[in-house]
Amino acid sequence: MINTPDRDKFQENPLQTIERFISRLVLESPLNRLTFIDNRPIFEKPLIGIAGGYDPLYKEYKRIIGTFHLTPLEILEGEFPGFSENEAKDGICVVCWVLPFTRRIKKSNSGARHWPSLRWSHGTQFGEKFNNFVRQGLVDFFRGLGYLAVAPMLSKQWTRITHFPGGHTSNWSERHTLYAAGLGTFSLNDGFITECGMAMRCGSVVVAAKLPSTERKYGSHVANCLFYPDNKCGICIDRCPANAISIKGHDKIACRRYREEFFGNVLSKQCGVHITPGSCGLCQTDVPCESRIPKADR
Ligand code: B12
Ligand code: SF4
Ligand code: SF4
Repeated sequence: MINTPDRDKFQENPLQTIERFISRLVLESPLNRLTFIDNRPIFEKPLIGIAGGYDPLYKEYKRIIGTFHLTPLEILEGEFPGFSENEAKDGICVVCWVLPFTRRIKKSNSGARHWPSLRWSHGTQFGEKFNNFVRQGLVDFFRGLGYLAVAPMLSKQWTRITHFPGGHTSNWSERHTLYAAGLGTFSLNDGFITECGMAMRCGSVVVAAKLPSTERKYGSHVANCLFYPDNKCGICIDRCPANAISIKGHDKIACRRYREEFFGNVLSKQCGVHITPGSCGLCQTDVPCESRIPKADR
């Protein structure tokens, strides 16, 4: 059990306090363990960022993604009837985190060629359960401090839009809010490249509090990918067993179909416990952006 600090103490250094809170969950929670394999951890130390809730990017996302994509204010209004912009005059923000997979999990998937390794599949399935635990933990943490807070992915408001040109999308994209918080950028294969690479899972919580935003230091939404601007790399194209990546980008429909029609059922049985494997994630491992920003090498 992690105690909530008092509000003044929290305000002295919010970023560090949140970082410590999530790091402790990573270290201590039995949910961050591959229980059905060997009880080793799933995720390592997190990265944390904070986006301003009124960042103009969120309005841009209605154009880039679709009008259905919610802004942080709309999330709060939908969750707390009666919540108005006036009540949010003190500010709103979005606290975001990145949970990098352990080296062992990444290594196991690096050796895979046709479908994900068992360790990666367990890591994805049970890792998302842990990620939900972090989401709920942070919501409770902020509510304990007296702030309204909601994790969009745990809210009834969240929906996956399955019939959308170009493939699945949703009304709250975790990675777009991570981008707003300066935690990284997108890439040729659609994956999000952070300082600890692309092989990760991530999350966010919208909070009715004014907290200092973290810097967005990237020049474009694909700045961390070696493919831009001069077509260097493209290693993920060859890693993809579904031919879902090309110099034109990521074909989400082919990516998903490959899992559904080719390996989903087989792997589900091999896993030994009930698992619905996600897309293979081979493009996230054994690539230069797996565990870092490859451009830092240049
Ligand atoms: C639906 C979904 C899928 C779909 C579609 C993915 C997609 N690209 O949207 C499918 C089934 C294909 C999929 C596959 C995978 N997924 Co998935 N998925 C989701 C889910 C539930 C919603 C995604 C969403 O809303 N997308 C919104 C659309 C608009 O995003 P997009 O099309 O990629 O956005 C592009 C444009 O917006 C464009 N863009 C154009 N102009 C501009 C301008 C600006 C300023 C910006 C910022 C962007 C931008 O940039 C983007 C990239 O090209 C999220 C969870 C969540 N709520 O976020 C997880 C999530 C994206 N998935 C994740 C993972 C790990 C995977 C897999 C590796 C499978 C796995 N379980 O291991 C594969 C990876 C496939 C790949 N190459 O990306 C992680 C992301 C990890 C990462 N490093 O990026 C997420 C965030 C889950 C999590 N909580 O961690 N997934
Ligand atoms: S493997 Fe290369 S081209 Fe593909 S996303 Fe990573 S850096 Fe970009
Ligand atoms: S998740 Fe697998 S199928 Fe989808 S783009 Fe990446 S490598 Fe290809």
